[in-house]
Amino acid sequence: MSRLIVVSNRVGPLKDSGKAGGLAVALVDTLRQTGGIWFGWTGKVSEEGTFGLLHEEKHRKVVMQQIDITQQDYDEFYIGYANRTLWPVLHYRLDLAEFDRRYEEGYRRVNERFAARLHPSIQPDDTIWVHDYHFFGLAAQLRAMEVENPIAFFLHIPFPAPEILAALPNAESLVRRMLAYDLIGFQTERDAANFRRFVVEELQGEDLGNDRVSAVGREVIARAYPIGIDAESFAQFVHSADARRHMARVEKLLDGRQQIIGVDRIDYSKGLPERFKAFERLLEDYPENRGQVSLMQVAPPSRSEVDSYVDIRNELEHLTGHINGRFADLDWTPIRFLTRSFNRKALAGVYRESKVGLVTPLRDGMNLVAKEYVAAQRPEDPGVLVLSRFAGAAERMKEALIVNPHSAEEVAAALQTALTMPWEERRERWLAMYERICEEGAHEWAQAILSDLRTEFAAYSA
Ligand code: GDG
Repeated sequence: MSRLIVVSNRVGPLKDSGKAGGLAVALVDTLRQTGGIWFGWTGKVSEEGTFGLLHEEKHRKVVMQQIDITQQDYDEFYIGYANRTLWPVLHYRLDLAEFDRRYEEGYRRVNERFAARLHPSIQPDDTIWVHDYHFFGLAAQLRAMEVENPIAFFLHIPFPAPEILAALPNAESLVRRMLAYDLIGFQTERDAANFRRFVVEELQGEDLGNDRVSAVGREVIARAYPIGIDAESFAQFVHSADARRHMARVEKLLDGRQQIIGVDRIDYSKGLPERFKAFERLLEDYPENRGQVSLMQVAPPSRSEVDSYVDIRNELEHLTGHINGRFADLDWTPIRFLTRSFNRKALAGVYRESKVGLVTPLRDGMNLVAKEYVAAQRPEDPGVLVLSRFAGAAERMKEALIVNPHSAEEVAAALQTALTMPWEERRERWLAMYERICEEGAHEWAQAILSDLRTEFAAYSA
């Protein structure tokens, strides 16, 4: 098997410290099988930036290579184009998107510099796999440097309908550059179909069937590869000391009452204000839950340099105060809003002690929290997942209670159904989802993409 090079904005960790997310573990395992390089940004800013030192760390057959970026790159490429322009547009939020030519130029510049720094490490037989919206243009830059290796891309976030993406200045040029990849993976069938439709409608391309499109003299596969988690390992977390300690604390806190759990980075795509309002609606419409059911929202802050992220946090603090002020009692607080992070084992314990998992993004590529919640349940007494129809996860988790997150009434009614669901139904729904997430794990996901890329490339170069 040929050596693998993975490129993503942030890298590693190479050693499983227990803190690594499922994605990092799956990628390191895949890299270990073939040997290879994981290339990305250090997360640091320096004056030399992409021209500076290549930081290298080796662990077994895997080399981690990272470079800095400059302050200007950070402002224009990372905070600017990636997080102020692409993230909102790809999550259907044109109202929050900022279009600035300097951001776009910064994005091109950093993609070009990353390609130039990676180029000397590429050997003729390597397979290259690039991740996410920071690097739409990387393959095009590598092709310009005469790299002919097979290159795959995976988009972790949604690919919107062409009607939305067309609002992005120079969207055609961005998608045209994406055609330099050989295979483009998406979270859902819908995202892949949106991409193919963009190529046909906006680039006058051709739909060749079997998930293939062609345009501007290139042919690519654009196919859905829904990302998974290592469900068995996550399920094992609940037996760890950390999980057990947290379970005991939650159990003591609840004292026989029930808890709904939400876990999300603070991000406007996650539908958090709508979620808090739906919980308020539950207390209004089904008053028997007052004093009996609480919402715990774990919400690590992210991207606080971007105004819309500060705004959403302020709004959530305000809503928490309002709802708690309205309904709290001496011995019961309706919402616990924790703007901090927990390690993954502790999270597993908190999921397990929660009767309902509430995952209500307005748009989400996949949403791994939905899968982790299911993995952490007690087989003999599982909780219920309430899941937004706009999370990619909803495409393959039909046994959840699927809701429209914009409708407070609908979410409140689903919460009430979840809280009162009979054991047989809970167990049946949970088992169907658990078996599927075990089959469709993180390793299977990585293998499917790489094996399609290699098969395709072998056929193409034969
Ligand atoms: C993007 C896409 C797609 C959460 N709180 C803590 C913590 N987490 C972990 C969760 C989960 C991960 O972070 C979040 O993953 P999500 O999938 O829910 O969302 P994004 O961060 O937006 O990820 C998404 C994903 O990429 C993968 O392709 O599913 O759609 O937006 O694993 O458990 N981890 C720790 N402490 C916390 O407090 N350690």
